[in-house]
Amino acid sequence: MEEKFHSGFVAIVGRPNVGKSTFLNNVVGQKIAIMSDKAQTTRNKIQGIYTADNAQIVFIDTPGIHKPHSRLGDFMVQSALSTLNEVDAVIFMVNAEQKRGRGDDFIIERLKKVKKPIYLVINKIDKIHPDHLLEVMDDYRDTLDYKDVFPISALNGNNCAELVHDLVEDLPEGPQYYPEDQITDHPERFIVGELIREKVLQLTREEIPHSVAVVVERIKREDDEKVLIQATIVVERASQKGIIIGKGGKMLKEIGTRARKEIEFMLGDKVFLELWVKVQPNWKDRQVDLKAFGYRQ
Ligand code: GDP
Ligand code: MG
Ligand code: K
Repeated sequence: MEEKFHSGFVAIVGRPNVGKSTFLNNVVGQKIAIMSDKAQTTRNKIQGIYTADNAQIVFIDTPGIHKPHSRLGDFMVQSALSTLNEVDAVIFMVNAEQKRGRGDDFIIERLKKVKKPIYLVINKIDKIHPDHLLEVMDDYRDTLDYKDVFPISALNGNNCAELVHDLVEDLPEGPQYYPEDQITDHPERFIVGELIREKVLQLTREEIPHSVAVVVERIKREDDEKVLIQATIVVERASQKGIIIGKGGKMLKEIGTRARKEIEFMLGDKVFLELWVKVQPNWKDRQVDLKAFGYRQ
């Protein structure tokens, strides 16, 4: 008899630096080295996809709930809340080294309105004495009606597989939403490219705008919260390359700074943006180039 396939969406919430990204890297493995695409709306992003023979978990980030200082303010919080009521389970991650603080309480207050199973995940247990773990558990015990409590170390992987195993057990039967070997990074790649192109358009004049394409070569998550993005601005003539680079590289620097800020806001992470400029005569007429630059027919 064939084994049933379980799948679903799991949101991860928690204060900055509790180890959410580290956990995802551990669970999803190398795959997350590629940035994932966005979920249904621009407010949520897929952080990583775990796929096994019998299950798939799509981990999503809900920025509004743990970034109360967001520009979008209340709206984001409201959106985050509705997202949390749409996922199959929520991981609330805390840092075993820290006492419960205002940031945690902010999240707890909001999670009270969420009617999905909530897992309390106490991370960084490698940093504390085992006796201390009980205190941390006590600190949180009555804050919410947790489905389960998992002390883990996202860094060395301690207890992470067990957590994933339990999540899978609790997920409903469902389809494999994404191919097992593919994290669809195209939408995010496309938006990153468009943001860079937009800055070029804003900062240049005359024939440049029509001659520019942007190819995002690489989006790579570094450790911690940093994302490395490498992109090439393609133009048709050497003179255009000169304009885009500018005197002493000034123009390219300005394009990069402006694009980086917006990409950072979109991804909710620090971005290290490397830009190159390349001359590719008549790229607009060449079928093969059009494809490479994302303008598929
Ligand atoms: P996020 O902001 O919640 O995504 O947190 P990150 O995953 O970026 O982690 C923040 C910092 O905590 C990084 O320096 C990680 O290396 C570190 N960290 C994460 N998990 C653990 C852990 O289990 N043990 C230890 N010792 N450090 C960890
Ligand atoms: Mg992170
Ligand atoms: K971080």
